[in-house]
Amino acid sequence: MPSFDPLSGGSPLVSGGYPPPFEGRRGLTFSVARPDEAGMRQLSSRLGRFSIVALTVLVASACSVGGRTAAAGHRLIRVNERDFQITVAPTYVPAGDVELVVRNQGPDTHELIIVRSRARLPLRRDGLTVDERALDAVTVASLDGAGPGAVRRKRLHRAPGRYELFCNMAGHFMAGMRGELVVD
Ligand SMILES: [Cu+2]
Repeated sequence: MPSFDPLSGGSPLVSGGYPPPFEGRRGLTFSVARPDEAGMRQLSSRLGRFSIVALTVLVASACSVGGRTAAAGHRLIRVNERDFQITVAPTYVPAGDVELVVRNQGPDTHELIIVRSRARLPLRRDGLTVDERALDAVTVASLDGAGPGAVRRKRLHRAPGRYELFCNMAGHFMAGMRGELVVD
């Protein structure tokens, strides 16, 4: 063991007084570390089980909410807008009546336009905004700009297909304000 530490060869202090306590400390470290590691493994597996249980509960409650909404005649789709993204939940719904709840989380004003999505939405000459006129035939809803904190509801009857939701305030679409909804 002394050869392990290059310093221990020359120094009388290290070779004389320190090696025994050093080994002792190493022994102590090992004997303490093992139960700790085992405890950590146990704890993390417990946490793992807990998060699986929590996830199951979340999924179960989300399903029951969806079930109640479907029973009421239309499905709720939550659309959250913020600088600069759009989140849609759920992103997949069966065909039929849906109600969009569009929440602007700010800090900017945002609008929402929903079109049957294409591979790529056409841009205006400015290169920053979507050419809405070119999308007239496939536009299913259009909500004007609303300020931060605004919550708007929109009922729609959706046919199967892929839909793209976007904000067309200058630059917002290009900055990432787009979302997708699949109706099957
Ligand atoms: Cu926007």
